[in-house]
Amino acid sequence: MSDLLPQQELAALRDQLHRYAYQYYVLDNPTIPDSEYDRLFQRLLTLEAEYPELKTADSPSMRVGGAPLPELKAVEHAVPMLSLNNVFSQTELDAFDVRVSTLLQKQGIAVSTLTYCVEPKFDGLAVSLLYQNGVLVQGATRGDGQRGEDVTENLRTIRTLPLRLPATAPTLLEVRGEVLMLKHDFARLNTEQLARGQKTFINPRNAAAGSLRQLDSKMTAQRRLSFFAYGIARLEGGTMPETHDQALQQLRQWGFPICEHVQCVQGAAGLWQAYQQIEQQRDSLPYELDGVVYKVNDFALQQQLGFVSRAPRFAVAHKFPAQEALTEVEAIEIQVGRTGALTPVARLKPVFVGGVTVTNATLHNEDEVLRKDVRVGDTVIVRRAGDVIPEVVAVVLERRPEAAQQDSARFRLPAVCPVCGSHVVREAQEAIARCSGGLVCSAQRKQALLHFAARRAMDIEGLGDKLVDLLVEKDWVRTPADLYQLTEEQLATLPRMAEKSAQNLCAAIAKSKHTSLPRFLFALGIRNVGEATARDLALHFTSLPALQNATVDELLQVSDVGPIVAQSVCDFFAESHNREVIAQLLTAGVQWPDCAAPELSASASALAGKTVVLTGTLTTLSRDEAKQRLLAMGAKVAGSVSKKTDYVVAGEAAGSKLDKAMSLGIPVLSEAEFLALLVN
Ligand code: D41
Repeated sequence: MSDLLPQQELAALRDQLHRYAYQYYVLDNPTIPDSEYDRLFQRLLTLEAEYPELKTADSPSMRVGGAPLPELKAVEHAVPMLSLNNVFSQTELDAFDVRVSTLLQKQGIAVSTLTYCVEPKFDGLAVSLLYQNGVLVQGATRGDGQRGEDVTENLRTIRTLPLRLPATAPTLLEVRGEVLMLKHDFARLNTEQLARGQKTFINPRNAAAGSLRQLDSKMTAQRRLSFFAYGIARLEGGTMPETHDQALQQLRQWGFPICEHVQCVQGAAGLWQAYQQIEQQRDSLPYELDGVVYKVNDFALQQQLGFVSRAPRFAVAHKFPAQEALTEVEAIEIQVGRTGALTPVARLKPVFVGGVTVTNATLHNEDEVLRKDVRVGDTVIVRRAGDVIPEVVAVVLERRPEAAQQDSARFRLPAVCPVCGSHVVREAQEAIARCSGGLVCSAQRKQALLHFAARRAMDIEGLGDKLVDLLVEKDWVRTPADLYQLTEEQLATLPRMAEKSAQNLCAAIAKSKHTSLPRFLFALGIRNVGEATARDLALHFTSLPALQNATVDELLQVSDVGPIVAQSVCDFFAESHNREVIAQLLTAGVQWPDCAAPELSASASALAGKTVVLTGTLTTLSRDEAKQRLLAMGAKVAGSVSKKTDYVVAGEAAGSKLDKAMSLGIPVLSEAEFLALLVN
């Protein structure tokens, strides 16, 4: 490039960098390595530093931000930025469709079923972008719809927002769209803010707003904002498309990011279906939505319909139930979990949020309460997104009542367990404080029993919350083993327990005696041992005595078992009390088929009694599943190939074990051949 004039080289660099950035950020499809992009970008910066007069408004170097501004200037919108009216129900949606159709009919336009465009409604900030001769010259916030703020410098830092358009674009183009922060960029920002000891943001919308209205665009550049275009406000020197969906297609061709979930539908029924579909996807989308927007697709019809005050008649927002609401903290209580973990929980004045009435919200742990400084009497923002446990996001400090303002009103974790009075301990480096009472603590006992009886553990049907409370309070049940000593007569004396229910419960308890080793291990409630780990341990050790006597080193041999889990398992079995309870359970008749011994039915199969080695990647089932199936058929599964190996199952990219099998002349099964043996 050295024989080019600086302005020619700069123009070429700008072209290349725009193209690559579009491929990378908008299409998610990079065509050159990052290092090459960085090299070109550095060259651009060097040249621009050398020839500042050659720097242009559309230079990709604008993405890093410029000098801070003294203030944000006001911008008059040539075309006002309208607001949207809302509907909140299917009835209101139907009314919108009827209103639109009737209005058009009155104007002599025959419409049977209207075509609408449905798009997600981003929970961000509306902005307007002005392009002259294909170059972004001004960007503004919505403000009051008539006047907004000039945030051009900040908008230029958004990677997906085009700084210049292809030569085919009109000479003047004003685009409307939404600036937002993706959920994962928001989470990352808050993690960083926390690490720097700076204030965290309440939600992605606030983070986006704070970032866009910065005076220092270098700050905005670090904040990873996103942009989606949803409309054209002005167009000169080109042809305006005829429908909204065509306009979006056109914008996409000019390089603007357009939401992929836009669809055209017919009539009110189509709108309702699209609404439900997008609402279902809501939690799995990378951005936050607060509803969907319905727009009459045909621009000519839009024009006919016009506006009422500041909102169009041709469009409406259908809001989702809010995921955040304000309410008051009536108390902060401490819940004691199965492992003694103390969780502060805010008892709230009932509030409808995320589609349900919420009365409690988790405060996670002591540090979280102190960081958010939640106090009894505070007005707080509660959030319930999807099926996630409701949480307190932040306190509205301005509304803190006087009584809560004293320093003494600050939350303090009790020094003793509120249930059993044992000392509370919090190990260094741990966020979680625990009750040291163990099974002396009735709260831990209750939780341990509920866990033991859970569907995926011992599966004792009918042993729920209330019953466990009673059994523990009456001191009939201290450990899971005591469950197997309960009698029908005894149970029938409990309040609200009919004879039949007592029978059913006894039967369910008796039935649970026949279980499997993985379920049993999971049911024990060993710290850090979930369902998957319990299964891995069972498959590896194949018997309870083998596992009980395993050392940390032996435990570390199990796939997916690390030092923390290994230590938890060791600690659990080292506790004499735990061994005692296990012995009692076995005496009571809890049993399972031996994992290592072949089932009678399987012994006839081709693999029974054979030693099999699995290698490479299997595609139809996981390595563990394959192993489990083999064990169930009475095969032994070994980790390495030797003369004693009967078969090697080779998945994709099998390596040295396959080589060794070949050299020893051991039969090798493909995945398909292996599957055939499994099903026969
Ligand atoms: O996603 C959005 N937040 C969104 C906002 C959208 N998809 N479409 C919109 N369309 C309009 C009209 C129909 C008036 C052009 C809007 C908005 N307006 C809007 N955003 C903020 C105020 C109005």
